[in-house]
Amino acid sequence: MHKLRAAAICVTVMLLAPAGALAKTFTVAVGPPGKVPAHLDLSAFFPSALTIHPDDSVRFQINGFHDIAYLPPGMAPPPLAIPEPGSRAGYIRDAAGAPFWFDSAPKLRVNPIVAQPAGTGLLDPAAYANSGLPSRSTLTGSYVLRFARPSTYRLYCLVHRGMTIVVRVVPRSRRIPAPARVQATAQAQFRAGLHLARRLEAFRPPRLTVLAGHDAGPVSWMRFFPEHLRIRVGQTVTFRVDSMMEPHTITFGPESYTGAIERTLNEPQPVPDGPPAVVFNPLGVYPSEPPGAPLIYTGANHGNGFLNSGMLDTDPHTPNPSSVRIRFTRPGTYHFECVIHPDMDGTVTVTP
Ligand SMILES: [Cu+2]
Repeated sequence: MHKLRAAAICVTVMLLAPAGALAKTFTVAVGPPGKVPAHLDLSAFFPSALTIHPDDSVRFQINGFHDIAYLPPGMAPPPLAIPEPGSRAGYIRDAAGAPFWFDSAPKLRVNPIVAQPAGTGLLDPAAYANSGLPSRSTLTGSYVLRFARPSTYRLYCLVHRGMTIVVRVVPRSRRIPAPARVQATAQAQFRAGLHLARRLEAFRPPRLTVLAGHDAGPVSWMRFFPEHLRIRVGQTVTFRVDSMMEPHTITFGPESYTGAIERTLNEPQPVPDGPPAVVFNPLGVYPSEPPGAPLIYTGANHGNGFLNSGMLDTDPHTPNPSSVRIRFTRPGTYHFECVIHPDMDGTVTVTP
């Protein structure tokens, strides 16, 4: 009896030991693997391609508002923001006491399929897996995924369209770069991203145009180009989002008012029998004026100078426009900001 059990243990150890001894862990940065200048983000996996052996693991080090998801064949990337069924944005009054047009529109929330973790930590090619989103306060986290079967796997960040990594799992008989070599590749990719960012930052937009971001590849500038614009009274300015990955808003109004919207942009709200729902502040994500209405800025809109484009992006899968045109009819210097990204601010000075 004892002999039998000992033999069984011995066989088990022999089956597991070789894989266990050889299995390696590779580190991938999700977001920049080092310090970046103010107002810059690099939305990419570093490295963006990786070759590993069966039973190797990848440790994803999250740095920013990212997740890591595997979509089984046939599954489309789920959207980040979805309407909350049966909800109403409702009963928000502006500074003059009037309701906003979106009173009866549904609240928008962060899609729980994107926000919540899914899967076991061992990649199943037939099943959805997700790290879940990092906490909004730290924006860091780590996620370890083990790959058992040789194949080519593409993983996505569901927040940033186009942000993907390809993991090739090849048989043990094939040689692959060691983890240290992979880190060197990641750093080279990082330096190339910083270099591209510097080139993009030198950009000057056309007349009477403000770009929110000026982006390419993994580079996302979280600033306006230009940050300060001077125009004549009666002129119209085009505010345009240039990013493939980042939505922005153009939000005019006193900083105390727009800052409060930014701080409460996505707030967890309790849900009975479930994790909290992350609901977007309608004042931030909806345009302040009904869709299609001309935007005319007087400095006194809605009683306190509030005028919001709502979410602007270039994603064809969202209903959001990518630009707005605003006509300025009164002299003054007006502050605006993006309520999604901290410290993304600008001014328009209107001269007589
Ligand atoms: Cu922004």
